[in-house]
Amino acid sequence: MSLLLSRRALIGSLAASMLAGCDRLADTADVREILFSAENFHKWSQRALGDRNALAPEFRADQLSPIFRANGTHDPATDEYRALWRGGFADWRLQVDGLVGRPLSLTLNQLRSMPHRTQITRHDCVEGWSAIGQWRGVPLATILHAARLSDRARYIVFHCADRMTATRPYYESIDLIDAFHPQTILAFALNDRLLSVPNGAPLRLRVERQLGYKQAKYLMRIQAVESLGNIHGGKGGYWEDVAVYEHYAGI
Ligand SMILES: Nc1nc2c(c(=O)[nH]1)N[C@H]1C(S)=C(S)[C@@H](COP(=O)(O)O)O[C@H]1N2
Ligand SMILES: [Mo]
Repeated sequence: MSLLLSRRALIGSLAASMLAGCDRLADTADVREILFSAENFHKWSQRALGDRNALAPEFRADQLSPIFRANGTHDPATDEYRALWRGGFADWRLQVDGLVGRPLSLTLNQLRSMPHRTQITRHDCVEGWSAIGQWRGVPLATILHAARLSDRARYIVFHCADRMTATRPYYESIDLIDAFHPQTILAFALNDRLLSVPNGAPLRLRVERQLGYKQAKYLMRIQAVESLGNIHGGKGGYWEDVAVYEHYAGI
């Protein structure tokens, strides 16, 4: 939380210096009031930094849902996925590529030996159900640092093993605020057990400030991009492309 407080303090002083600069540049009171009023700047900065960086609520172990139901794909069932599953995912690799200085190809064991985060959070599906589960995984930030994310990158795209139709795989994407959020992890365990196939084995995204459909299961590849326009339907995710779901699905 101290990070948040110091960021707020920083934004406060930025606002003050912008207001001072504004006095010199545009002296009319109405311009100053409309564009740079301390109140509006405060609202804007809260929205841009404060709200987006706030933590999602975490719960106690006695609040866990007895079962964490599966939704969407319960088994990708492609020949490729079936072969990976039969081999205990020993041959599975997470590709990390796109706008990175050092593309990575990570095994499940490599991911499991990296520093973890464990969090008990509530999953909210737009279809009207929720479940509380304990997730364990590697912070996405750790992976992006290891891959030397380019400063041109604006979004992280998650490519999944399952196909929704013959031509459309499941995929999702998030911006860099969510990508570097401390609760954004690549999870390999749910409720102290390795992920089951229905819940996204061997690896899924948990981006806890977002709705259920952003929590991409069956991860195969992470791609850093400048724009989402050239990725599949161009709206940042399977559901965003085919339906009216928002790209930013904050809760
Ligand atoms: N690859 C993939 N990820 C997915 C989906 C899917 O069908 N395929 N469904 C999404 C939806 S709508 C929800 S609510 C959650 C469900 O996660 P669960 O099956 O672990 O409950 O996964 C999300 N991620
Ligand atoms: Mo969902």
